[in-house]
Amino acid sequence: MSNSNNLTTSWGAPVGDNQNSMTAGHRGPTLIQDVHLLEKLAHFNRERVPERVVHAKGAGAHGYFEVTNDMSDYTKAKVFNGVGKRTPMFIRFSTVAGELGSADTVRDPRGFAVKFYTEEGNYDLVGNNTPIFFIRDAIKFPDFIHTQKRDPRTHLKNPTAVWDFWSLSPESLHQVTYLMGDRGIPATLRHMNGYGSHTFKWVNPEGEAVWVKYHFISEQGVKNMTADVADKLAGENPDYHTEDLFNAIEKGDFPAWKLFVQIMPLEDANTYRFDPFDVTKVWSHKDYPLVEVGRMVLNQNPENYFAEVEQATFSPGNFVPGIEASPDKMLQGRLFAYADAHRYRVGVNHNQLPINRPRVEVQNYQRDGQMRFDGNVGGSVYYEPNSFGGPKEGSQHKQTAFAVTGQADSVAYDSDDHYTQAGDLYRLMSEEERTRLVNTIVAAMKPVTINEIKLRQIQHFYKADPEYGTRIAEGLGLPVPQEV
Ligand code: HDE
Repeated sequence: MSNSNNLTTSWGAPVGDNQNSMTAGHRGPTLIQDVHLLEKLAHFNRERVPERVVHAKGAGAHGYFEVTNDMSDYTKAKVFNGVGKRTPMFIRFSTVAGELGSADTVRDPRGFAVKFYTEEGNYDLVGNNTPIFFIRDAIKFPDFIHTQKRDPRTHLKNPTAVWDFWSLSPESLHQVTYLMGDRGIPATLRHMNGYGSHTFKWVNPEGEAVWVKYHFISEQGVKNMTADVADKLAGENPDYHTEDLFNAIEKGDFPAWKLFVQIMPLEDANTYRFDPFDVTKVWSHKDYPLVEVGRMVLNQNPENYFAEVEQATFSPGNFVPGIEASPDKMLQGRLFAYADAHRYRVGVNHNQLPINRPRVEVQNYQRDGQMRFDGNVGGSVYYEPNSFGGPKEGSQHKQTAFAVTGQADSVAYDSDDHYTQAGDLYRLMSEEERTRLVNTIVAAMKPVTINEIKLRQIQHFYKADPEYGTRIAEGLGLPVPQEV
């Protein structure tokens, strides 16, 4: 830190006048040689990096994860080994569809993106506050998000597009029911659970693997916000969730979550009644109960929002030894998409930024690229293999081999049962919850301009549960489907 209090340019030269542009004579034209003015205006034009194409509005916090139940029988990942083991982490919560300046209290899933700065590199678990998702193949994601964003002609949200897509993609029914239910608007970011959503593979030191699903259970409990309060807050304080999280941590009311996993033996995937890699489905807790892993505590606010939250980059592909991908087609697509998004949005060297930089030595032969500000590994050997003792791979860190069968082809999942779990969710609800669900869906579908879309969607609700479909049809003043 300089000992003077001189205002300087970005090249460090002291600034003479920050109030008046330099002009030719008292009232003359401004001089191009006022380079301080030029730089100030030019930098200002470039202050924004592209917002995230989804999950643009978010809030972040630092904290730690502590193991409360050793998982080394199932995974060699050091972050989950040894009771008491603490790993620093950073989380970013977010909404999905809205732009950077949109309201926090919209009905929308919430991003729940966790970066563990482990001693084996960063492990990113980039989930949502819902255990499932609307679709189950990455190839449909851009289309789905187009319907969640603004109509290309009116630049307005378009309910007809939203329900047209959902009614033609019945795999969305389970998540639609979840979204339109009470958990669609969390009371705060502290009062919601988080999920990895996908199935992942854990591998122990002996190379034995299991499938897992992650559950972050809020110690604050789950509390939701009614639509009328949410609508009011969206106008009065669109940053309500952001403010609540910041203030809670600022005053030492540190939010915490217990992390659990469901564990499925590898071979069960061949026979389980639902495809365990279909992210529109859950695994019954009766079949695979929650096993406690540890506790995540958020205890420090970012010092600078842009540096730590806007520039944070998470990728489901940031695995560490002992944690690997499953064949879930949504997860597979994400393994490409996130790092690609970061290279575009933040830059090819985004992992060198303080918020993203691993807490371990990064040793590889990647060089150069824009904003390579870490010294570019000096004059060290810059290729591999080499005879100069450069870093080498270790076969013990290879991803575990696994058998594959069948032909290369574009194929759908085997099962089209999109109704059992959506119906189970409906039947789990109390009468009050069902009434709120029905009212929310009816209000959301009313503006749809094409009756055929509404009738098609009502068929799906009806197949999930005849009462569900009947109540929506009656709410919309449309005929109840005949027995389907
Ligand atoms: Fe994302 N998602 N996503 N997503 N997602 C992004 O990455 C994508 C999906 C999630 O706080 C993007 O940096 C594809 C499921 C979170 O920075 C992008 C598919 C789940 C965040 C992207 C999905 C998520 C993102 C946007 C279908 C829950 C915010 C900019 C295969 C399990 C992370 C960016 C943060 C962000 C792609 C579906 C959660 C475009 C292709 C399912 C929490 O890369």
